[in-house]
Amino acid sequence: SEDNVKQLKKFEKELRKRQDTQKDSPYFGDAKGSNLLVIQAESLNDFVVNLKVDDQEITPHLNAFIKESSYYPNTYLQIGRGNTSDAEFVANNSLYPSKKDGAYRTYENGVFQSLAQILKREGYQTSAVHGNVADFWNRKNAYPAQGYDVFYSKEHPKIDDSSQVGLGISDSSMFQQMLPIWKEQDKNGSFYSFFVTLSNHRPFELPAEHQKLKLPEKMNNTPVGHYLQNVHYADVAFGELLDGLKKEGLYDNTVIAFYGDHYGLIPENADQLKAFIDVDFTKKEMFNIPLVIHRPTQTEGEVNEVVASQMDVAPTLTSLLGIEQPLYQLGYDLSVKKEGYVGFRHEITPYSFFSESVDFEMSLDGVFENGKCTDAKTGDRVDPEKCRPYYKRVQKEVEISDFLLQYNGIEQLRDGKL
Ligand code: GP9
Repeated sequence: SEDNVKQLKKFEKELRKRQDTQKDSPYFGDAKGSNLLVIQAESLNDFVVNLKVDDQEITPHLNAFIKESSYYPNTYLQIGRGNTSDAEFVANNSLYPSKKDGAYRTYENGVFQSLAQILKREGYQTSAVHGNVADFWNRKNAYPAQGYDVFYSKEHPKIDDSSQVGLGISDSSMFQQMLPIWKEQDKNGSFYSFFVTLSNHRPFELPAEHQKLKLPEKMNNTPVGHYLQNVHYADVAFGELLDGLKKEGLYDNTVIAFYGDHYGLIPENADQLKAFIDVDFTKKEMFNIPLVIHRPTQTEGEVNEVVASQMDVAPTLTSLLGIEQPLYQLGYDLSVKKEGYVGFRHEITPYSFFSESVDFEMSLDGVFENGKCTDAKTGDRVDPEKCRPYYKRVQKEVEISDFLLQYNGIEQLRDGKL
């Protein structure tokens, strides 16, 4: 409607500010021309990072990778009903997911400004990798518009699907199969590959031979025990990948981004998480995922505490590659994001958010004043007015994201029709 278009134009000023902040980034263009490998880690929560149980690190390889990368410990998921597929969509497009159903189902076709589309224009070879059937979450139909030239699924002729663990081909096998493909692509220019892991999937019950942690007796055959074993198994595969990239000479010319797609355990496991590993599994902890980005020039680790979102992944990465953020991406380049926040597009409690200072949960009646505004550090109830500015911004963002997606706004903007 005309109203929507007006809103969109009004918001352009705010979006331009986001674009402009990129230019202050000390890392803008730092990795120009490098390959990009993005690994979306299935069911990975942040609380496992640097966690030790009986002196064993749960994620030793991720922990080591963090020591030579930028780590964003306050990153939160933004999925809707499309779980894994929404995380993919949000991180690659820097827009909110759809209100109902998965983003790949609702927005299968159309014009997108996804990472793969942007990088294709820069001459990159693009691919997506996922060790299950190609039409899971409607990926097969949605990926072409997302810009992936090739989709290495279980059905791709180059992929050997004999090593199955849990929901699909083991991460370890997929990583090893992709290394020679990436090596070949590297010879022909730069590549962007988006890899969706799978081995750490609910119900997390790995075959005994893959359970390598020696956990205390009480954790055996419990959801928490299973989860830790499975996270550890997936971490070993990630370690093998890093070794492989180093051996193939790809580690030094590839930006590597790694983040969790969504929570693994669920609220009913909260008591056990507290009792076994002293984790308070609040909603905030449940939504907290790790995000780690490694630049080829980077030798030292850096921890950036800014409140980050999955929507920030794309602009942060294009910035490193020296590519200006498209106007209609709603995230921020994290190296310059200030007053961090993450907005949610829940169907039932939309416009809720976490921020540096206050958190907000929309009430079920959808009335702002009835929502819960709390201090971000203490969790104590505070005056809702403290939440209003962020709330308004998130509301605007969600409306604009919906409008762009529902009316193929990016195509219209491109064609000068708006
Ligand atoms: C299945 C995989 C997991 O294709 O992506 O999806 P999830 O069940 O986590 O949404």
